[in-house]
Amino acid sequence: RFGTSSAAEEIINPSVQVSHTQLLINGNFVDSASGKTFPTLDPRTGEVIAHVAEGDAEDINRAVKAARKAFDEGPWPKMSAYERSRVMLRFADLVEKHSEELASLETWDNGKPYQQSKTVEIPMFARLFRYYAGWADKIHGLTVPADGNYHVQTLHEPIGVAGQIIPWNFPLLMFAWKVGPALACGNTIVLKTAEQTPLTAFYAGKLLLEAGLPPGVLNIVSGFGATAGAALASHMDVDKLAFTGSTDTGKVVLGLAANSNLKPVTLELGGKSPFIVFEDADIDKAVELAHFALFFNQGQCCCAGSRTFVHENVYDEFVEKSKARALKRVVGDPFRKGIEQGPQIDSKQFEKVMKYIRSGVESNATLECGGDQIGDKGYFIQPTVFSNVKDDMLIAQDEIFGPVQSILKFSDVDEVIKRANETRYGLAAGVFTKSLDTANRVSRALKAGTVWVNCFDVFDAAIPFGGYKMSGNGREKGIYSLNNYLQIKAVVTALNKPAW
Ligand code: TXE
Repeated sequence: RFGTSSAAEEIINPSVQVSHTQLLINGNFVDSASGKTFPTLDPRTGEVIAHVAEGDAEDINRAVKAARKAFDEGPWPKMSAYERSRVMLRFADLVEKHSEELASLETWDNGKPYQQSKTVEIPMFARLFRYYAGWADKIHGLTVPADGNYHVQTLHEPIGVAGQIIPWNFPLLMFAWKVGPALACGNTIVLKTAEQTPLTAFYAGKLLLEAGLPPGVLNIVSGFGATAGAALASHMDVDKLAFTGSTDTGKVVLGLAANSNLKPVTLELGGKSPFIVFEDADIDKAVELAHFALFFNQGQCCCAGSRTFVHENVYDEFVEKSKARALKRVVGDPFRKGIEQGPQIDSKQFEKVMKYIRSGVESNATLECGGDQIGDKGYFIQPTVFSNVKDDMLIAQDEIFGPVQSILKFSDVDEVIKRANETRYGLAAGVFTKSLDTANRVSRALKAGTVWVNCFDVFDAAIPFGGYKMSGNGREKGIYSLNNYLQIKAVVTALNKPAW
């Protein structure tokens, strides 16, 4: 029996209407060229929330044309950086004003707990836009001390039309990670949302227009990957592509970009992040954070701590406590108060997670708790814990993307470093120890884009995020993300006479 709480009985009952279901092209909400729509579903029930315009290659063409015109003719890239930053700041204020509607739509479309949407993700969304608004008027080049009689400067120019393809696990935050820096640098954008979660991006697009974003600067196309997504990745007039999603699709879009106009591509892909608990760690805290690292957002995080390595001397205690914590996890309707876990996003992801649970059982990992669907409606899965997991089991190698914790045993530091790095991924890692030496040694040895020491999932707007190996390339958030959206031009001017 999984956790319940009396507070979880209380329904938050936010009222929100789906007001925007059409594509946003050139400042107008319009039907798709084909007139086709597709349903977006409520993960609690599998029922239709709304029918949304189904964009395809022709709509991507229309959107790219609008973005091109807005880039070439302005005003956005030519506007003062201060004015651009003010539009973004006004947008962040509007997001806060409409936080209930945005949070409700996000939960309805995605299934994540409403309290998480409202108190974590919407504030973070606004924060990211304020952070990048702050950069808009601080992007500048260098004067370069080159040999010879030349004045050399670098100009940091916007790259042009940015194509952005985002997934469904954090629809608004992925929007902010991509749209925020691209706007700050003066680019125009065509954003392709995930087919599972198209709703909040449209709402945010409407608020950006209200904040004063000129038409054509941000165009939003809802639709499927193989049609709209592929058309965007292979478009000859798109100057840059940013993608977040699976490693397999990342390879596809990289190929499409290479085979069209060689647009630069940043990729944020899957992960199988180690969470390493040393013998000297505060075990209760490590149990709680390992639980959070895996189960947060229904386990649907690219950086989920999905291989929990625990030192042999504290292993049994850790497993016992992790099981007890998972059994207490409150699962249910994400619109209820006190709910920690909602449904998985859709039937495809649900089936994928269940397949991995079966694989864990078949490969003789010990199923400590969970393993089943909850109820018979929607996509709820019991918080599941496996112990005695071995490195060569599928559940220790593949990205499950669901509420399934795998606990592995280790004996010493060198061994765990080696095993933690023996994966095709390299997105994130957690290290739990009281020893500064161990923390420093292990964080330097791990091949991962982020190492959290005695914490996990700390996502400040200023902290860069991205992967080693097949977890992708490039960094998002922080100052590093600006580079993805800038062209560097060297201007070399001959001087008549040496200055001195
Ligand atoms: O991903 P896809 P899916 C992982 C996670 C999950 C698995 C599959 O393991 O179980 O991927 O999820 C668009 N050209 N992650 O199928 O296909 C698609 O429309 C261009 C990790 O949802 O990668 C959507 O907008 N675009 C991840 C986006 O790519 C294409 C988050 C992601 O979809 C396309 C999500 C194509 N040919 C899933 N095919 C993370 N890194 O956080 C699809 N798309």
